[in-house]
Amino acid sequence: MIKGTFSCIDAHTCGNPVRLVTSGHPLLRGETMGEKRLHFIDEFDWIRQSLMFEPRGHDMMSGAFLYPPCSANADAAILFIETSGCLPMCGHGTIGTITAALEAGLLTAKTPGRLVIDVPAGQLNVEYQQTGNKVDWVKIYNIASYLAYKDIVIDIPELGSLTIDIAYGGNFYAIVEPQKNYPGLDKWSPDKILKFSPLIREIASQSVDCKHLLDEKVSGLSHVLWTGEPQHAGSHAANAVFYGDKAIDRSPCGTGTSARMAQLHAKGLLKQGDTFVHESIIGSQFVGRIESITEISGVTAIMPSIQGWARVTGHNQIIVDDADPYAFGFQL
Ligand code: PYC
Repeated sequence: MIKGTFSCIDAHTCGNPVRLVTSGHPLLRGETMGEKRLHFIDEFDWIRQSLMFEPRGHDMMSGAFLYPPCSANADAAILFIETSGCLPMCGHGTIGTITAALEAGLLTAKTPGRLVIDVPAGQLNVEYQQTGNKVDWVKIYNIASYLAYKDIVIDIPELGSLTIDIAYGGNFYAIVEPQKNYPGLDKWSPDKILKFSPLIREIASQSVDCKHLLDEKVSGLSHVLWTGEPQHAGSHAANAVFYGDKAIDRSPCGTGTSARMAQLHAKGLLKQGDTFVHESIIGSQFVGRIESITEISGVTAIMPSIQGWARVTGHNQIIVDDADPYAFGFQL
């Protein structure tokens, strides 16, 4: 029996995939995208698994559904899906979703060049530039981002001791900077990122409790961000973000860049108004900026923006037929 048919626009943001699902949306309960996300996770996770996992997706697959806005001032709402679950916020996912939706005529801004988008982590102001039908770039004004823990020492089997910081930029990130047992990204292979990141996430999670300062339902250390020297003109720093079980972000990672700017701000290395060009493992770049400074629950936080671009790669109609033994996907 056919369980679902989903029309999708496939795109990538600076190299990382975004599958925008344009039909087959489940009806979700809740007043906010946070509540709708929980309903989706409870009842409709099979859709995410079918569309993200092999054989219809792959380790890096990431996507989104566009929903009507939850707030009176918003133009639309986004629910993020990816191999690891439903992220509260995804920067590359937002840039890809806005680009694909505008180009397909699925989204119309009340004020051209500006959008307000509800996401599970809160609300985003967005700016974009469109030339003809093509969206040149999208800039997201992300939610408040902050350094949650600093100088956590963990012992990683076969690697040794590492000192890491943990910052929030829409998701919680363990940030690993060059040090005795980590020479930096240019001297570190993707295999090592895939081998050590799950251990860092697991061991760091035993030492600290990552809960959002205002909403304890937003919790858990989910991502590991490895830093390094930039390799490309114009970049201030390089990074590789590990997520899910086996994914390394091909984009510079929007929530990761926000978390990294919050960490650098807390350490006095970036200030309000500074621009921070962050490059990914494939050399693609996001332009980050510290727009303003705020405080949440007595903790200094930054209000970051992230600018990047996306390109549509194809249109796809995906069928989920439960007669297929791999209808709901698999992961190795
Ligand atoms: O861009 O925020 C991001 C992101 C999260 C996971 C992969 N990309």
